[in-house]
Amino acid sequence: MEPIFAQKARMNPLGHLARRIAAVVATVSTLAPASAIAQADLHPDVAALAKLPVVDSTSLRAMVVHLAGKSGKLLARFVVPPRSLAIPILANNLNYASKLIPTVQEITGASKLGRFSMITMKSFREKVAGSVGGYRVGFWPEENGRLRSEAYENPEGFIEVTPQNQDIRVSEHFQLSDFLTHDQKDVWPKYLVLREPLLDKLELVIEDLVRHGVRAERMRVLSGFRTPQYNLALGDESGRARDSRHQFGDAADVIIDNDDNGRMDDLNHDGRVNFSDARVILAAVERVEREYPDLVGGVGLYHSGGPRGPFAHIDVRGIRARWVQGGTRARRHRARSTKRSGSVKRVASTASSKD
Ligand SMILES: [Ca+2]
Ligand SMILES: [Ca+2]
Repeated sequence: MEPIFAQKARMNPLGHLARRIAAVVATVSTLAPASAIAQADLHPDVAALAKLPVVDSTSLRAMVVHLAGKSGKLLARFVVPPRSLAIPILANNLNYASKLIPTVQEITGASKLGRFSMITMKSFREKVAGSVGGYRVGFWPEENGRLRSEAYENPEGFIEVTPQNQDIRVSEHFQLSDFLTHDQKDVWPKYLVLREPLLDKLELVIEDLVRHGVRAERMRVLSGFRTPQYNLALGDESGRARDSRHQFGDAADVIIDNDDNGRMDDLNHDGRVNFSDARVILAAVERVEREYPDLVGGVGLYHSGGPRGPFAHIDVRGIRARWVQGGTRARRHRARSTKRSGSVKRVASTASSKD
């Protein structure tokens, strides 16, 4: 009667969540008639379970709330197809077509902010050579025999993004298309690696900025996921490290752009858009990481004289990293701030630590 989960131990916390939900459901299911008992391969596990009538159970409701993350603002969860998942008794209650992978399934009642989607990914193992379907992605560091730590293992799967589903909201302020690699414009479907902790962190940063009196209705993602192929093409000299977190779906280069002109806003109201405005974002990340240590990661501040202006890289690599890049002005600023406030405590000295 026990559900059998044979997924990688490193799988996102949904593995545990699903197990807990299944335990709740299993408890309820002991009351059902024996004739209803059936074996079935089901996925996505949580999506199916959350749609069951037992959603009224207090425990299960708490689980569904948990889906919204620490920020409470997630509107999607990404799961890999389980290799083997057998849940007794539930088969008759499901209308989910288990062969349909990848897929997007709504979980009713999981969020007050809008439609909540459970997105089943295409497994990483479906990548053939350097492509998923007709979309070229290249090779991850682990595939090239370079594995720095567990955080740099190959992703577990890809979100299939189509012209029809690209607008699906994945959290209050973001949608799938915000994180797509900026290449192969005419190739569909595209494939995306995106991790929920990044969305959670970005939402918490927005919330923190607002709490501290900074207008932050719109955070624009300049660059989210970057396929290894795209990342490689950009080259190290442009600041893109070969082990860039952008390849793992938990990094984003962002600006606050309330006026929607594609350029960082004057966040500190000094009449200029410059590096100091990027530092406003850094301050918010510092506060968020103090409150949520498991969302710790990298922050890079980029001084850019280009059309975008300055921007901030934010990631959830699991260890603290800080760096500053771009322009002598930025470097002078870094030196000053390190000496004075110590707020930029560690500046990466090698390209591999950045991004
Ligand atoms: Ca702007
Ligand atoms: Ca300013």
